[in-house]
Amino acid sequence: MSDSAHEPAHAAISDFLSEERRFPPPEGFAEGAVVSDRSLYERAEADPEGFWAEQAGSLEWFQKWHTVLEWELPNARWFVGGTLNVSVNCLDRHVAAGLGERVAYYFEGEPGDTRTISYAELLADVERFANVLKGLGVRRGDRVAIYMPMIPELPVAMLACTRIGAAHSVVFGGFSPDALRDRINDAAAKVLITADGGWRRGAVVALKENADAAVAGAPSIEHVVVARRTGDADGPTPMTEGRDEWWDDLMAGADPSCEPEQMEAEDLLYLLYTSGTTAKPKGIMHSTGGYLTQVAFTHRAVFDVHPESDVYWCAADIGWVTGHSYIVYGPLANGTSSVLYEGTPDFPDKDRWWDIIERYRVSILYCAPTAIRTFMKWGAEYPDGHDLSSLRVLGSVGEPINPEAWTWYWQTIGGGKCPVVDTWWQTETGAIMIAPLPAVTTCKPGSATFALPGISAELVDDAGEVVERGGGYLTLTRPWPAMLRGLYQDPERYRETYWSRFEGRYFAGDGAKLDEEGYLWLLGRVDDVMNVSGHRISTTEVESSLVDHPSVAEAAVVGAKDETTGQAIIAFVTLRGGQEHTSERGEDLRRHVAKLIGPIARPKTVIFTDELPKTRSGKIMRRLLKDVAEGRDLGDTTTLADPLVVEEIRRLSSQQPTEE
Ligand code: 7RM
Repeated sequence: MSDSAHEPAHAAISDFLSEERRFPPPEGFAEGAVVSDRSLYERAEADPEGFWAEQAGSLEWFQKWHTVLEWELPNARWFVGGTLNVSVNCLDRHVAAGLGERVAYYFEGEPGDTRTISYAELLADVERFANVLKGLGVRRGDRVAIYMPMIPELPVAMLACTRIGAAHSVVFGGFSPDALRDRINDAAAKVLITADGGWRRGAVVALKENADAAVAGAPSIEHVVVARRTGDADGPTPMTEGRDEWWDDLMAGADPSCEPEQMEAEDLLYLLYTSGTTAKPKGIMHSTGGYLTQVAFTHRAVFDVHPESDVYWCAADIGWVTGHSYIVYGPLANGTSSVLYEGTPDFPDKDRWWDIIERYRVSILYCAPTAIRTFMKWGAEYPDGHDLSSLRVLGSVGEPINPEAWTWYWQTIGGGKCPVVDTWWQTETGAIMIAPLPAVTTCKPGSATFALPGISAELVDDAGEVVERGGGYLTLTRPWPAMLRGLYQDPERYRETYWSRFEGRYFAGDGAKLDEEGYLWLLGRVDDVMNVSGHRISTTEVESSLVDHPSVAEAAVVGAKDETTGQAIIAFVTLRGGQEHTSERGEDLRRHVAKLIGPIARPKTVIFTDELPKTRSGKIMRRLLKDVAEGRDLGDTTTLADPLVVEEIRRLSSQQPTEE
């Protein structure tokens, strides 16, 4: 990625910054903050291993480690010789410290049912369910598959696995039977934990039927445990005699206490499958001691968590890594009270989120830019009328957040008084890597700012030379405690995918840019970079300049094959409520991009659509839009949240005159 490639886009960001849009931590915010001290960066830089050892020291260990790090690229071993148990760190030690009555989860079901679960209750459930698993033949080192809706039984199942030293593999409840089957088979899981169904926009998702279809092709499964959620709302649940058991029946007969296994720091904690460039999903392996150390530290530091008073809500799904690290392990390790919400933001009404924040007095909100842009699209009616004054810190994750959405989040949701932390990380990194510290870092809207203490990120060019200013490939130069330990049963693919492109470096697959002051700006996956007449233009920056226009709620940009320019920029745009899809509007938007970035970035075509195709975790599927723009058959659409959206876009784009 050459510097000149980014010149036009770079100018856009400088323009933006020249408006002096900088956001220092609000006055008085640092008072009593968990991390209020810049010296953390310096201490960590001077002695990264010492820094991480200090963080590991805030966990409870049966046996202390003798070596902080053994590093033989690409294999890291952290806290070697140390033994611990994750459920003990997330539960027992808080109860032992007298915090058993503290709320672990405020559960809010989609239909409006609620349950409050204290740390003592969560521990009791986890111990019982750990015994259930043992009774079903699960042993230390085995794998357990979990396919559940966002109900309290899901973290219970995960924590019960950690108690007995089994690795879990959570498969997102929106995945198909085939996707579930492939993941079970890759891990050779012994037991599958699921539910009769899940609620989604008032309808039942037939989880058990999907599970049955998957298990029909998954010979390793000996037992299926079924939690009750939707009951007979959707007809009776099929149960296979001798294989399937109801959660409640097993719990009723289980021993209430379960000794925790003393696990090695490097033992496998869980597998989480993520799609790569090939059809076969990658089984990302996470460890026990290093992973828990970094998720606990980052959760505390990045969100400035005060567990005794905060109500924290990460609105992701536990089926993704964000939920693993920042709904389950990080918050529980820190003794935090969290909201656990089963449903979507628009059910039964478009103010569901703001209602939840108001009722639970949520003080920390962590969500994805796609949610924020959706709210912007819904317009000024929401969140009007709700008291959001309890909010203190706002987080963003999953995609680059454009400056417009950042500013709207800061102003409209945070009332201009909450630091916004944009957090860059990956399933593979396990924990947040690049983010501001809310009591310390002056933010620039749209920038994830700097690598966290203990983390070293650098940009490099095509030749692997370090880039000090401008665009490059994002790499990590040192091992970190929560890093993936490999791809399940595929060490070669692990080395090849992450550690071979640039010598001695982990290559994240993202492009980024460093501005004059050393702030990092994420530009999306490098495969999202367009090439128009030899100019490399980032989809993110064109999208960002489109969303900068007051009429635009959300935009997705792709480079489609073009005979003259190599690629042509096609923009799919969702307008804010009340705006009309006219060709003048399209012209206006093309002009706006040309003004902000330069004529080279002017979209050839603007296609208006009410929705964009997104994965179920909220990432825009640009590949599908590219297929549409190039008139190709759509490839794999299994991860789409709503397949009808692409059909609609296909219809719209076939009607669209191409503007020259
Ligand atoms: C946590 C998560 C990882 C990919 C990553 C990026 C993109 C995530 C940000 C971001 C810009 C961010 N894990 N990404 N966070 N891009 N700014 N703050 O999303 O494995 O599902 O995805 O997501 O491209 O490589 S993930």
